[in-house]
Amino acid sequence: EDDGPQPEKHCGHGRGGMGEEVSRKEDKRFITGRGNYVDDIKKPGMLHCEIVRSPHAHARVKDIDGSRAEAMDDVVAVLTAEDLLEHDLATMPTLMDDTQDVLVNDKVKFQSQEVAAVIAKDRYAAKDGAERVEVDYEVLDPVVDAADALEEDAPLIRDELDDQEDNHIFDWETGDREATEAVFDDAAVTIEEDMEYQRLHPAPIETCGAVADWDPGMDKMTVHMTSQAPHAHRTLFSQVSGIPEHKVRIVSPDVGGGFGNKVPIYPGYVVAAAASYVLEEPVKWVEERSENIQTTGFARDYDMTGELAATEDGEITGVKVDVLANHGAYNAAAQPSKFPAGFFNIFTGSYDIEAAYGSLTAAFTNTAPGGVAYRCSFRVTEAVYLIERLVKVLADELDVDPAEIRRKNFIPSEAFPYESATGWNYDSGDYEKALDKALEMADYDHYREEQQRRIEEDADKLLGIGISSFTEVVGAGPGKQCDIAGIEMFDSADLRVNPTGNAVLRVGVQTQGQGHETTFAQIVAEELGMDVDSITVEHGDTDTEPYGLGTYGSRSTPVAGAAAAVAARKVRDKAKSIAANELEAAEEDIEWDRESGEFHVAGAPDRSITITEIAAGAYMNHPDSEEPGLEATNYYDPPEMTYPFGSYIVVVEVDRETGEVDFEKFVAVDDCGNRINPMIIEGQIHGGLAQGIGTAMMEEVTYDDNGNVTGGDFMNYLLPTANEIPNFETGHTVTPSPHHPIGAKGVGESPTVGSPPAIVNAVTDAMTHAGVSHVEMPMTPDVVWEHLDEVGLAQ
Ligand code: PCD
Repeated sequence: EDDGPQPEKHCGHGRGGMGEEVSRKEDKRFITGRGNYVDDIKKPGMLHCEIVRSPHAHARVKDIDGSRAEAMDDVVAVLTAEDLLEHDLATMPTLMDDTQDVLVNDKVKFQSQEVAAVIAKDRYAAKDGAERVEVDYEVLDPVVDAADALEEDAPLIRDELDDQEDNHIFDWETGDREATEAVFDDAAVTIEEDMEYQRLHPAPIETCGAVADWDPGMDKMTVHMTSQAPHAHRTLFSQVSGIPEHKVRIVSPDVGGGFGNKVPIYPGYVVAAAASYVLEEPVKWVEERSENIQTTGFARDYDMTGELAATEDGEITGVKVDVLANHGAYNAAAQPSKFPAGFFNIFTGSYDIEAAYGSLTAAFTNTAPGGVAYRCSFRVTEAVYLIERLVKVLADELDVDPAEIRRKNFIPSEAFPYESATGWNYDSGDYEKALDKALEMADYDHYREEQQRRIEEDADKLLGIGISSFTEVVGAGPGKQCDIAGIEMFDSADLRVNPTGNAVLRVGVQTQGQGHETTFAQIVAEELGMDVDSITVEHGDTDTEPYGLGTYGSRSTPVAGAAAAVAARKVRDKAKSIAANELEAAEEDIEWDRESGEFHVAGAPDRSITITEIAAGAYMNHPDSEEPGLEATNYYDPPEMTYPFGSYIVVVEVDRETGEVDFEKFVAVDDCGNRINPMIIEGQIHGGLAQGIGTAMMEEVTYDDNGNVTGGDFMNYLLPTANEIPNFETGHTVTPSPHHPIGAKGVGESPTVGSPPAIVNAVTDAMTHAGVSHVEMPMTPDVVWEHLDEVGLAQ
């Protein structure tokens, strides 16, 4: 009866519904210093936890002596694996069903791993105590590189596992090998490129932490923690501790950035909870920066070899990829259970490719565990990088314009819904439109001419133009495909309208900064004709919110956003019956008008009633046919993922003397279907592009041969600042998702996913004429200069 809003049609009816640039409700508390982050939480009698970490990457723990720490006045306890064993808490399951030590029992497997914990009356005493814990290590040879780890003589990292004879974790494959080989055999042209997606860290400004509070009077454990998935974490906490789920309360208060880092459970959370249980006092644990980078979930670390097969005139017929994945010391990647390589198999990208095949091997190394989805729907970032780099290499090989080769191979807009060679069902897209818009915004032809002119004039600064026309897959996900630890990846919303006409919406997801308290209220405002200011969005508390799977993989809009719209429509349906009662008309004759937000009698627009009047009726004069009250709940199992896309164009200047790269122009055209809040979307794009620049130009977690983390703090892990960020020019097209109730797709991750290949394509493009086909990330000046030097362009 109602297909929901159509593209851009409902902007600006003035109540803060779809498409309006409503100011962020949460910003009042953030910019006035009234946010409530985990480290702001203080409880009477609260103790502090500091973790003793291993300086070695691979070592047997022979003895731990905590007596000097315990003798200190303000130190309350020193905990080791032995203490945790007593309560059956010495190990915890990872999201990929591996078993990780909470505190090291026997052997350290990566530098800075958790060995013991000191609980003290204040943070300083805890830190002093930790320095006095003496650990006797027998140092073993480490292996940090995935290829080395798979050599026959490599040290065995997981010797506690009975069936583990080497460092191999799993093999995975996708697509049709034979069909792909056949296409490659027949191909007129093939290209191949090795490329590494270096190890990154999400590095949110707020590190991870928890305040655990065991209440022996209520037999209840309350944990305030930096969690992107409070309900899933409650279920896991309950399973690990044996405390029944209804006696565990997880609260995720304000979160200072998550970016996938706060999806897994880390030992620190469990230690804080165990300490609170044993000591019967609240216990706070908050990481320092280097602890966060060195021990919590890293991202990427894929070593890829990609190949394309094509006809002479550039029609891509096949894609092949082989990956070596470094998973660190435990298999603690954050992926849906059935996808060990996440959504990497979407590597056919935006192109209509006949045959595809991918294989991957994952290895343990003596490095921190991870493989989290850092601003990325699982492994889609690696997949997009692969295909967008390969397309550029093919364009150069055939000497055709990279924009033209994309246009030639795009899945045509009339082919949607489209099934890819690796089995993904794309909902909608118009790739050419987005590319054309980006080309125009970027003044592409002008820069191509300018590039040529500089080559001819042997200019000091070369110009490079890079394109990325990416497709994302977000909104995990349909229960039949996606689960985490067995729980289907639906999400939920619960909407209650009060007698005075305002409402509370409770959702299963929460915000880590991206503005749900505003945008989810906009969805309800749109669907009920209420004013956005009269809707409060609550999230992040498992005692009050309906069950949901959490915020990551740009899933909130596609899944919980859909649940909010459906819950609001259920309320609207009931509202009709109340309206009929109030207006003394038959229910079938009641119509809802999206523009005015009012209900009226068909053919008599004057006989109308607002949702506020209906709310009063629901509590004060409810019809006999209905229960009193006005509320609805929806658990939404999405029928499919959504597929946002875009085209980014980057123009860089490369200095032949220093290897420095300057951004001349940075254009980002995104399509996320119907847009809830264009201002928030623009902010999302800016933030994600900044992270893409960090990825392409600066960031990497590095290790030396002894397993020391050499890129484990902000002196060495370089985040971009305002200095490194150019002016972004953003644009959009609107191709609604046909299956989403409000036609929206996710958008938060698109810029981080789409921009690194555009940037690398641009820098490479500046040197293509001299024969450079690839530059590895991060493209620091020395890396770029080496390439310039190799092909005789350096000055
Ligand atoms: N939107 C709109 N419209 C549309 C879409 C969307 O408006 N169409 C908006 C919403 O509402 C939100 C945003 O936008 O607010 C986003 O969304 P999405 O895409 O759906 O997503 P979500 O789920 O919500 O979120 C998540 C994301 C992610 S994932 C990440 S990384 C990042 C992003 O988000 N993170 C962050 N963003 C952000 N921001 C901030 N501030 N902070 C943070 O932390 Mo992962 O997986 O986790 O890695």
